[in-house]
Formats: sequence, structure tokens, C-alpha cells
Amino acid sequence: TIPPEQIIETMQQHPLLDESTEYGYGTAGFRFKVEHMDGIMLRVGIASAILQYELFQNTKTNTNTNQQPQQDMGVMITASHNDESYNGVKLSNPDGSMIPPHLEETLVAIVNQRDLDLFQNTHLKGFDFRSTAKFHVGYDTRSHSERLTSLFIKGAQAMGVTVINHGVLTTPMLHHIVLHSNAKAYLPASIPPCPSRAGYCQAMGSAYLELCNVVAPCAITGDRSTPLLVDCACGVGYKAVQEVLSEITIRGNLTTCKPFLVPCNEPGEGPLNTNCGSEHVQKQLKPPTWYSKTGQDAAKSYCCSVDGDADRIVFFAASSSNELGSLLDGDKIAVLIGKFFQAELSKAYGGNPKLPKVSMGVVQTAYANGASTQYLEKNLKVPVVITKTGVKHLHHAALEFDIGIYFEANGHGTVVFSQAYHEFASQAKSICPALEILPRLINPAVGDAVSDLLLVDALLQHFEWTVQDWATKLYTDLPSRQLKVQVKDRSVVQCNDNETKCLQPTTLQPALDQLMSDIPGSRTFCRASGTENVVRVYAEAPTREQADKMATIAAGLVH
Ligand code: 16G
Ligand code: ZN
Repeated sequence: TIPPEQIIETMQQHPLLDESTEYGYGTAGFRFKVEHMDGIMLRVGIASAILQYELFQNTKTNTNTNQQPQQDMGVMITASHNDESYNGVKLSNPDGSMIPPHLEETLVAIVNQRDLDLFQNTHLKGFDFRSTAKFHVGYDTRSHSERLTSLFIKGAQAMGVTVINHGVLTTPMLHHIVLHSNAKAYLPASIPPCPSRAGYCQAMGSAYLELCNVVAPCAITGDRSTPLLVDCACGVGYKAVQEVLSEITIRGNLTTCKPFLVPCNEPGEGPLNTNCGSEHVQKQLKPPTWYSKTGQDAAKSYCCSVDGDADRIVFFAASSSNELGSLLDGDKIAVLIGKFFQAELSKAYGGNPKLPKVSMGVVQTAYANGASTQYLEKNLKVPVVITKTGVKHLHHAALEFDIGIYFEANGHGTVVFSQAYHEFASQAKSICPALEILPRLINPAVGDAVSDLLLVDALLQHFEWTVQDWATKLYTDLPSRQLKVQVKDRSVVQCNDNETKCLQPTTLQPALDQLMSDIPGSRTFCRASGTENVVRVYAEAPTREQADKMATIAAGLVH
């Protein structure tokens, strides 16, 4: 611990760039052009000790029972799918989820304190400098991430925080490491704790092999005709996929087989997230540009794209070297997982009707294609909840189910399991071993592209489906269009709780309702972005022309 005067001196050396604005903790952390991040990172480091202290104190007062031992937290330095000129920072709760609103508020207050009289800050009054706080840190491949990490560490160590620097990680690896370092509090005994990068790769590799063994043995016995090409967006995903693949190859005795996964587009091969990655594929509806260089037979293509920190994934098949045949987004992934769980559950109850009942639900946002929501509700008869955009909102809603599947259309999502589910799965194990294996392959902390691609691959092998089968055998997406509208102040548009209706300006929703009643089976909504100063417009309709026209009209209404 260093004396307060020295902390203040360090803060003076790294001031906040913009003196007049309040830096906000957006949908997914502080994220700005990199020149703003130095001052922010140092202050997040300083704040880290206080966050853990507050969380710990709150646990004590809220539960009023046994004092919980203090648990590790985490920090990830990344700007996800944004280009190299941005960086950012996200914090992780001890269970690997995003920090709650009251901690975001504390963090924003500390980071934005301009007068440097930090120790008069209410959050610091009574702060015990013999901090026992411990933070796990990881960062992405951006050229400035390592420097920003060292500023975080400087701030945190000044406050007596112990920092474990894991180096370059995917975002979901960091969250997994944090969760597993607090395993006793959050994981059932059936999941062995593995709080490290190597442990993560071993856990993923062995769970994938176990799952294939019971539901798709053909996946791991011999050469695949079509390997899965993974577009790593020139980011952290590349090394992660390589390591998990090598784990699977060695453990599964697959050294003589052709690899079933081919990581492509490694760091250095091009600018991060530029003309590649999940955001590009999902929003531009185009294959990443490197795809044309692979010389793949487009008719057989089996590909996926992850984003710059590998917490999102979409799958695609090309129709030619630079055209997309099908896009398999987060909605399609959620439905595939839901369909599999449902089949396994009915097998389990068929084998033993006395098994305890578990609930299953799917959480989506207003961006979910209407055809996916309808398929889930009508065909699979699974309840669907719609929440506000942003993983923390979906995650929270998913916890209401024993099996809570959540995905944003952009490919960010996962499955969370209740304690009751784990007990059920251990009883159902002899009939349905997959039910017990899945919580080890799925990263319950946060959306995880590497975990998702292994899961999807095992399920496609199980159903004996190609990507094209997956695209056509469930439901057909309604044509949709997204537009962004540049505005002076995005806050003029305000929505209801799940962003399906506009409340402000008051004239907007009636006009949107009129648009929708003119085209049966259509839907449109507008919301203020949580990451850019724009208003986003979404429209879907039975035909492409109608969807495009509707989006254009709706965008005109926002101006
Ligand atoms: C952030 C969110 C993502 C959301 C997106 C919406 C996390 C980890 N990421 O990237 O889930 O879809 O923001 O952006 O929560 P928007 O508010 O600009 O539309
Ligand atoms: Zn991301």
C-alpha cells in the first residue's frame, strides 16, 4: 500500500482526457477511443479495492448471516467488436457475471472524481487499506491493451489489491477463471474447479469429447468431410481455438485425423474486427473478406465468426466466395440448444417419470427474429422472455429458470443452470449422461464463442445436420433491416422496460403502430444505443422490400 499523496500524484500524471464530460459505464463497461482510456484505467484500478469492499459489506448486511469469505473479482481490458482505435474495460462479479448497478454507480463516481481529493469521497470513508481484495486480470490483443493493464495494476496495487495477471485471454476465459476461483460458493461438486487458462482449455476439451461420445460418436471417430472454419477476427479467439483443439486432439487420440476445427484470421493477419468477425457478418450479411482466399467449396461451407474478445459467435454458410448463403445468428443457436435440451429432458422423464421437474426458458431481446420467438413458443412450447438489450439484462432474466437459455441475435449468449438442475442432472445421468456433461461444456458466466462453437458442432453432428440443414429445418427468418439514425442527443428516445415500445417522444409509438398495422406480420421498434450516440431502428416484415421500406420510414420518424 502506498500513501494517499502518492496515489494522487500518480492520478495527476494520468489525468482524465476530457475535463467536462462524465465518463459513463455503458452497456458493457467503459469503452472509448484509446486516448481516453489511460486516466480511466488507473482510476478503475484504484476503485477496484473499493468495489470489492462494498460488495463484501453488502453481502454481510443483506444476508445478515454467516460472514462470507471475501471472493475474487475480475477485470477484462478489451473493446470487444470495436476497431483497434478503441479500448475498454469490463468488471466481473465473483460468480463471473457483470457487476450490479450499485457497483457501476460507485465505479463511475470514483472514476469521474475531478478534484483529486479522493479520500474525501464518501466511498472511501472508513475504507480499510489492509485490503484483502484479489482481482484476476486479462486483456485482448490490441496493441495498447498491455499498457492499459499495467495502469490498472498500478492503481489496484496502490490500494493494496492483489492482482493476478493472466495475460492475453478471451473475455469468457477471464469470467470462467473468476467463477472457478470462487468455485465453493457457486459451483456444484460435480464441476471440478479450474481457475486458469490451461484449466479452461482442459475443461472445454474434455467436456466436448464426453458429449460427443454420448450423443455424436461419429464426430470424433475419423476424418470429417467438412471441417469448421473459425474466423477469429484477428483477435484473441485464434490462440484459444488452437489450444482447445490441441487439447481435444491429444485427449481424444485424434492425432491421425484431419483437424475438425480450422482457426483462421489470426492476430496480425489484418486489422482487428475489420471486414471480418461476427459483427461484420451479422450486420453486413457478408462473409469475412479472408473467406475468398480459402478456396473453399462454398456449397460445403461450414464457418463461424467470433468477435475481438471471443464472447460472441455467429455461424454462416457462403453461397459464393463473397456472398453469404445463410446466417445462423444467436436466435438460431438458442433454438438449436433449446431443441436439444427438450429432447434430452423428454428422454429423461420417459425413462424415469419420478425425476424432479425442472423449468426451461429462453431469453431474447426485441432484436430476436419474430420467426424464432414463434418457433420457440409454438413448436417447442418453451416460454420466451424479452428483456432490454445488454447481456446483463438477459443473464439476470435467465436465472429465473432451472435451464435459462439466453442469446442476443448478435451471437452473444449462454445457458445458466440452477442448483435444482444440477441435482436433477445427477439423478438423470444414467438415462441421459449429456444432461450432466452440458454444464461443463457451457460457460455459465457469460457468452463464450469457443464454448458455443464446440456445443453447436456437437449438436449438429448429433442431428446429422449441415449448416444448411440447420438454416432450413427449424424456421425461416423474417426479412429484417437495422438502421442507425445520427441524432444530437440519443436520450430523446426513451423506451419501456424491454425496449419493445417507445415512450418518448410521445408521438413516435402511435406512428410506429400505424406502420405495423399497415403491414400484417410486421414489427418495428426504435431505441437509443447504449454504446454510440445514435438511435437504432429495427424492422421485420414478410418480404425484404417491406422490411427495408418500413425501416426507412421508421428512421424518418425518429429525425
Ligand atoms: C454491448 C453489449 C451487447 C449489446 C450491445 C448493444 C455486453 C457484454 N455487450 O456490446 O450485449 O448487444 O452492447 O449495443 O453486454 P447498442 O446499445 O449500441 O445497440
Ligand atoms: Zn465481445
